[in-house]
Amino acid sequence: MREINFDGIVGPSHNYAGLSPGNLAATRNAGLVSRPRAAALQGIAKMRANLDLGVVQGILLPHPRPDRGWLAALASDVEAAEPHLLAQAMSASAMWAANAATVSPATDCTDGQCHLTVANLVTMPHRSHEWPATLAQLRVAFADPSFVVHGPVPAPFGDEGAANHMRLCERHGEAGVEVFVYGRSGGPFPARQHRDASAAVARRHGVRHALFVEQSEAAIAAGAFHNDVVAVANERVLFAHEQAFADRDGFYADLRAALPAVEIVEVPTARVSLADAISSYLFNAQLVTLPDGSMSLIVPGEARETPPVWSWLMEHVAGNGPIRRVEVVDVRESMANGGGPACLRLRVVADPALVDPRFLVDHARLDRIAAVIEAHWPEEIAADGLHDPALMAAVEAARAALLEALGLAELV
Ligand code: SUG
Repeated sequence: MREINFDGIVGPSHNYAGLSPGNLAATRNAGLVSRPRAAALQGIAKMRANLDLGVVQGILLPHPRPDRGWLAALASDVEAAEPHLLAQAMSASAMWAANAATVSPATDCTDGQCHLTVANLVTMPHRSHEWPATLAQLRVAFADPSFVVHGPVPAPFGDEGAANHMRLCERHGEAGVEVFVYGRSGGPFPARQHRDASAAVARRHGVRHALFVEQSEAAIAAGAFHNDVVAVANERVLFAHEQAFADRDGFYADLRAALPAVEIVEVPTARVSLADAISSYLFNAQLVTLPDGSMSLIVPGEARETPPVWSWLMEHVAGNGPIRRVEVVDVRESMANGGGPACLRLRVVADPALVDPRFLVDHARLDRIAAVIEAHWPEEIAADGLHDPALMAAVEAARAALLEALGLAELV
């Protein structure tokens, strides 16, 4: 059993349409010119860095964009679509694979199988039509009978997948406690994960040990539209901001009771404000176990550029804390839409030999993907240029070329 990180490949329609209220980066950067090719290559570089750390790396693929079927269901032609609907149909938001599904490894589930539930993402229109194409991929990647792939929890119970789910255990491959974080209220912003959705996922997976924890209103109101913007867990370590949870003391006590070995690394507000934590994406980091058993934190460049954040990190690494190394990656194009290193990946603890190998990558396979990106991904997209038929055709051709190169043309 290994932890596999499946990164969403940044799609050729990556753009800044400002579609996610409550996601401050996305709304602030609405209208900017995006750089899909550079964005996708930043993602490839991140995967290469992870491979070099000894992480097992997988991929999830861009979805068909524009989503013609979805527009047709809204009785709209692509050519005549209203701008807000076209932007929703063109979004490359499937790149944020942490929102693809919730995953409960076999060791956590009563039936001894690994369960995945595709996220319905119903709170945001541009994300609500992702799940069919995600489900199609999950069914291919995890076709082995040791996996159970579930359809979405029904609307209106919003489910945002692994971005609101943490798993703590002594070692990957051992039984763990699964923490489902939901929101009740977010000040002016929507709480995207409903408690009923979390409970439904835990029940259908047969999770033996689940905790349901409310995200703090202050965190959502400050721009933490997902829990993974203010907390991340890996094996026995929970790394979180002091203001991440509504009832922090109650949650920590329950967690200590469930997993006495837990190490809670909390960053106090007095050292790093919620605002700095959210703009730097300190917690939207990949906390990974290296082959020698130690842990490394993979942070975006913005964390190094935020002095209180960087000085906290350097102090922690110099001290005796569980995070022994910090790696910095450049995912600026994704960050400008509120997606950091952790948003871009879905974690699955399983035997890699049981996953369809077309969804796993090494450097040679990444070379092949990068070549397709270099040849086909648009260099720039202006947010008001999404209506251009030539752009749509280029985006469709780019995805087709990638599927072909990966032997996954069956996904159409
Ligand atoms: O859902 N951004 C995504 C970012 C998702 C980040 N994921 C995690 N935290 N795990 C979102 O808000 C912006 C798209 C736009 O505005 O065009 C967007 O959808």
